[in-house]
Amino acid sequence: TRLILATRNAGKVTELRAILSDAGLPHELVGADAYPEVPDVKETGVTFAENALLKAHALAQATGYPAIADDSGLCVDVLNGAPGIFSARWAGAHGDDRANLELLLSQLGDIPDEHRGAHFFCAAALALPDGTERVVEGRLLGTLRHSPVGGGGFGYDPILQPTGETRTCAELTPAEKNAISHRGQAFRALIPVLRELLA
Ligand code: ITT
Ligand code: NA
Repeated sequence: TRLILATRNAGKVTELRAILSDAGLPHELVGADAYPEVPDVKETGVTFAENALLKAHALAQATGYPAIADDSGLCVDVLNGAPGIFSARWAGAHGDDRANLELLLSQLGDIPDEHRGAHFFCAAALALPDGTERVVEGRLLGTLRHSPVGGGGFGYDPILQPTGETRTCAELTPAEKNAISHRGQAFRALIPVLRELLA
């Protein structure tokens, strides 16, 4: 049977397939792009968890299969948690990773390193067609570089240096990022829930 990955973000799909492959689930993982007729849900929630649940329920209802969703973003201490749930459209157009990153860097200016604390946050939601829902969360603490470094990952990865690392997330291998990331933590926490509820 199918398990729907309720996201159209290619970077997330790649990471989720890697994180979930270790779970040994018998399900076929199918991205939301397999259902182009299902409209994108309006992310009207005020928290990551609310938005993740909205996305998961929309795909579970539309497809009749269990669906998991990710809502995630970068929360900057000196910006009181912004861009937060607005991370994907910080510069205006949804999903313009380069513009979002450049705008954020310009907003931080030359604020010194000790005031450049930030974290990635991820809410991972499961929804079943019968309305059952679960949500779990993960975060990755770090500091923001003054300019982007590295070609891996997606989004704000080239500017987030995890605490205890000398490299940015975009310089980590995919396995290294997944081992410590907000998304890795959240979806690994969801695996026992999937085992229980999809049985
Ligand atoms: P879906 O809603 O279809 O899943 P989306 O890209 O719109 O895709 P979000 O609303 O959750 O997803 O926004 C996530 C944004 O947060 C994403 O565009 C990145 O800018 C940022 N982000 C999330 N996880 C990240 C990560 O691991 N590394 C870098 N940036 C990340
Ligand atoms: Na969002």
